[in-house]
Amino acid sequence: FDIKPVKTKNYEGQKPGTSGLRKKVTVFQQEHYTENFIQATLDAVNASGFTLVIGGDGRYYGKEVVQLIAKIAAANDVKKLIIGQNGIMSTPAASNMIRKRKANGGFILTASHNPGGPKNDFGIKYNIQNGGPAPEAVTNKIYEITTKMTRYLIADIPDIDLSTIGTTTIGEGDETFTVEIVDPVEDYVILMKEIFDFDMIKTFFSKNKDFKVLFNGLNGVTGPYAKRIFIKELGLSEDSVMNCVPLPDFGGRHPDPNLTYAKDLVDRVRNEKFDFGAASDGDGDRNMIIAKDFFVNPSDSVAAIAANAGEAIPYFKKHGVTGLARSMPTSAALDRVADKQGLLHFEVPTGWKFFGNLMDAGKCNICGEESFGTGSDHIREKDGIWAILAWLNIIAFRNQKEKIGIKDIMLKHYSTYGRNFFSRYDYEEVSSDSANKMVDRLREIAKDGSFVGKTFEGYEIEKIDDFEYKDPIDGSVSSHQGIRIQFKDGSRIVIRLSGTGSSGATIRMYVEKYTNDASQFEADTQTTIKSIIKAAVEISQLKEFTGREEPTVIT
Ligand code: VG1
Ligand code: CO
Repeated sequence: FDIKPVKTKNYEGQKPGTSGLRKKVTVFQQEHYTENFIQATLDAVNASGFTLVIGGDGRYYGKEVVQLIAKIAAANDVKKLIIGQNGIMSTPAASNMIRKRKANGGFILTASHNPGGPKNDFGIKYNIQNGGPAPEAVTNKIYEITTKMTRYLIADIPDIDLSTIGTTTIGEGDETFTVEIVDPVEDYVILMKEIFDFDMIKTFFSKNKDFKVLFNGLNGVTGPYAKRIFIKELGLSEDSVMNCVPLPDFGGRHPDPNLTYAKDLVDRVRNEKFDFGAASDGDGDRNMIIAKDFFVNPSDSVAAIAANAGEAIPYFKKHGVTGLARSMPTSAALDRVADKQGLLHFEVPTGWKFFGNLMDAGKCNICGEESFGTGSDHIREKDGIWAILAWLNIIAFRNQKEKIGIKDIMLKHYSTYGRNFFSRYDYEEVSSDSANKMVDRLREIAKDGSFVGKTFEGYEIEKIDDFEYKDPIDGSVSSHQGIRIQFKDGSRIVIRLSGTGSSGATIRMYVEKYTNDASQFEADTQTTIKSIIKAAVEISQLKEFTGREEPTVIT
């Protein structure tokens, strides 16, 4: 086939953030913009001879970009693409596919939990051979190349039929290019069946018909996975799932599983008294777990899964658990489990890419982020359906001996480990300038130590720093990962700027307070942390810098 060089010009700002390049669809639609980024990525990883997986959450503009990747990949001597049917494959399923098929890497076309549609967001993320998001060394290289673009290569091949499963080879001799369209669900289901005790969960459901389950796909990519697993494999009724058809604009909603954006689930779970409610995000890597009488904070969720996994989940019974890891702003609930069980534990910067090396080195098996991300070393992405199945497996296991639900499991957990109250306040679409100024000032304070010993709302500051991470495996250093304000009593504030937004800045303020006083375990989180939030607003001078009185979202 013919390969044609196309002259192009540089675009500013093609710097992948916490999780890939995310911009408005209209930005990606600019002439050569998307082509540049694809070419830069292929150059950065030296993709000649590669087999690549293409996944995506089904959002608007995804199919067009699959066609562009195919043409540019063919022109750059990529040998094979493995593509989810109709361009759809969840982030965790794509991670699994890369590993299972021993591909060299893959593109995932998603902006995750950001809204979709012609006026909203699109995203491109590159994952490496271990199935995980490209580390900073790679994303920095991609960015550097985008600043020096002169041309990209494109092959003159027909559009790929994304709807039909099967393999097609184009070209002859040394110049062949093969495209395989695969069922995006099948291999993922096989993996889940290897990890969890499906028979035990199924038996639990059939013996406890009164145990009511509701899953909300938020019109994202997990719909087909959820229907197959919860209904077909585990025998739940059809009405146990809602919003399970992937839509290019997610039905106009924000596909983010939290108390704000999954309110329809939260209301139904509380009003109709579901024992188990769950949701996942646009690309299927996040999860929320909630019951009629209890909301499981994500920082607690990973801790509870870790505490129970070795006993209840076949995969961990077999492989054992060596270490746990969490992102820095995530509460220390997981550390307490590691301490008590004598496991390694790690604190990494925000973003799943930082867990990959630890998992590859066998140092971490279960990890999580406060942002509704939970996962394990079965793949190299966080995994929404996995987390939901982990909870169901633990519940089924515990119920062999006693009738026990989500709330009982969490209260038992607190009585063993104590409770880390945790909440995150997001201030979205703040002007970048004022957000940066606010953080710069905090960095100064962290450096000069002038706030140490000062008291705000009764909390005395013990330490302030700007988190820097040195990867224990490859020694790479990531600086400026967030301001940490540690108080004498163990409470903590973290302030950082989001790296996934597509316009303006989002300030994230995370607060945490620990108690081992059993009379407080069922206290309301917002009441418990109220004065620390006040202290955080005072210390950061958030109102003065941004003019904001209230956060946009509280999780
Ligand atoms: C956010 C979360 C982070 C998560 C990232 C990607 O990043 O805080 O924990 O890993 O989103 O999640 P930031 O930089 O905006 O805080 V996903 O499901 O959007 O790929
Ligand atoms: Co996501």
